[in-house]
Amino acid sequence: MEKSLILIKPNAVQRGLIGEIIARFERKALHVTGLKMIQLDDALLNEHYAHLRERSFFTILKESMMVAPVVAMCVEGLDAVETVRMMVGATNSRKALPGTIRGDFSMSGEQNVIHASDSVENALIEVKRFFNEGELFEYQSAVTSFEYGGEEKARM
Ligand code: IDP
Ligand code: MG
Repeated sequence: MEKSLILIKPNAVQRGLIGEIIARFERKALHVTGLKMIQLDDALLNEHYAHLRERSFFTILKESMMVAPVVAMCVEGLDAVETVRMMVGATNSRKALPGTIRGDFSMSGEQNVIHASDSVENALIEVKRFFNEGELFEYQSAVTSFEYGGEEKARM
């Protein structure tokens, strides 16, 4: 099943939003298959935000990601990557639609509460970056039949 990597950022941990954010993915019927709190470091962030290394805010962004732990989460579902990105909303939270996580919980383009993988290809890399094999769990969902239709289950 398709996996996406989510980070609940330090600003959301500080603001007490961990539970609210996890609850949204559970309610959506995405399955949580990995969950842990970790302290990020500079080396990991250089890798994770490599696409932004030339940007003026790169150092400030990395520092903001180390001021407190993050909650790393792997969720699974049909088309999970695209679905999660829609739930997260635009990078600049002021432009993110109401109903999205950034749209509902943030006013910032930088302190925007959550990271989510932006493509299936990157999700594969990011899940491996943040979770060791033994930290991900494959378990039978008791309610999949009530969450997906027959044709959808055939795609899973
Ligand atoms: P994304 O998180 O929506 O995928 P990216 O472009 O990958 O957006 O940027 C990663 C993170 O860098 C953003 O979530 C945000 O925290 C920060 N960021 C992106 N653009 C800006 C900016 O223009 N100013 C400050 N921080 C930014
Ligand atoms: Mg991104």
